[in-house]
Amino acid sequence: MGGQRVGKSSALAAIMDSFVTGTVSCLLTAKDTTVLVKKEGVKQASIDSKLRDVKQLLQEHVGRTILVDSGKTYIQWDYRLELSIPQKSETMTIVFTDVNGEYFEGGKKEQAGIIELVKSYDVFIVAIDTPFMMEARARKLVDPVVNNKYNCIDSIHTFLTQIDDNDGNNAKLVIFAPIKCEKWAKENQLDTVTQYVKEDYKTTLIALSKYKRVQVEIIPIQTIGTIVFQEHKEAYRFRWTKRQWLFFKKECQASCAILDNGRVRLSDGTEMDPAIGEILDDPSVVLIPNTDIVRPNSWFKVLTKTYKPHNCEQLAFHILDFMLSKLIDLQIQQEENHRNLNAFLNFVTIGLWKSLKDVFGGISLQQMSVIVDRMYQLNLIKKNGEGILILHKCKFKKVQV
Ligand SMILES: Nc1nc2c(ncn2[C@@H]2O[C@H](COP(=O)(O)OP(=O)(O)OP(=O)(O)O)[C@@H](O)[C@H]2O)c(=O)[nH]1
Ligand SMILES: [Mg+2]
Repeated sequence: MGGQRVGKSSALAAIMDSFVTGTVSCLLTAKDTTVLVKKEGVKQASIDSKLRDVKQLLQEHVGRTILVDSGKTYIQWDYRLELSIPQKSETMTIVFTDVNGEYFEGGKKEQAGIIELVKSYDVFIVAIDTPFMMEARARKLVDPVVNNKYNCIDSIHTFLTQIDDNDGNNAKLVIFAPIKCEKWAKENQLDTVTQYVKEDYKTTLIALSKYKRVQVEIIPIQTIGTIVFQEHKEAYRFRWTKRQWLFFKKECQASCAILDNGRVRLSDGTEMDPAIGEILDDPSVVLIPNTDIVRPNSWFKVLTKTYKPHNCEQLAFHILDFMLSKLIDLQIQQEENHRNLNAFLNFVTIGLWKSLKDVFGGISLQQMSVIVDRMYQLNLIKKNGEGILILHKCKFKKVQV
């Protein structure tokens, strides 16, 4: 979940990539098995191509201050990641659904559909745009109203309070993931980021704490690692009016910012004299129609050419760990159901067990337990530090399966 442009697709690409190439590849082999499709005339972009775009962006803009605004999602896409244990044939598939931010803005026809999905899902990741959240405190170009709207805080509340944990029988996991955290990671400020998440989502966190079994975590992540937030600037468009090149396009425009020295900075980081064109308002930044509430643009400095995501894999590890505990707990309850055939049967957990027991595909609970234990032994699963906080932990029955 998350507003437009906060970084959902990039986080998904980084999570999938961390499985394919990252530290866990010695325990679980991963393969992107997405079958790319075409919908409404649009071709689905592969995760590989998304990563290539980010890497190219780094190569071409190192040292510059730019607008990172590529790869918008317009249509809902599914991505498939197949996991297997090295030298074993059993596999499991995780299906990730990537949606566009407009989906979560509320008041739309999709609302009923999302609520339906929320009731059926086990795990929720709320992607938070950290620059907007942090800058809302300074109340210059971003204030709490802008941040609330940009990060869809109210609609996320509406959706998350529809979670159904079936009176504690059906445990759920909610992870708040502040994204674009490079600046605050470098300044050792990730605990402040986490603190602000607690403040901004206070009402939602209180509502979630009332559930019997909803686990709540905060995990700040960096999906690129080497692009650091620099500043917010009012959003404008620059239109060339003087002929610059031999092949001059009729409508030649770019997003831009007006700098303190009067020059204009274009989205790719080049600076120029505004006299060669005109500066126009950017209508796409109106946050609330028919008001003057607009969002500024976030400008980022590209530090180096290296793509260095950080802690993205933690989202996947925490989900795996949670789902394993949930399943073992359910399995224990099934065994209890079988042992006490004449006693009270918990039909909710019987149904859940039936629907979830194959969540790990061909990989057995025992095999998955061995893998997760090994992850703990190798200190791959981080439970604190770097702003990571487990706010509310579900208690599960845990046995050696
Ligand atoms: N610096 C920095 N930039 C990021 C990070 N994650 C994403 N971005 C950039 O932010 C922009 C938006 O990211 P997306 O992943 O496309 O955002 P989205 O939430 O999928 O947006 P919609 O598809 O419009 O809903 C892209 O240009 C990314 O390169 C991050 O962790 N750090
Ligand atoms: Mg997207």
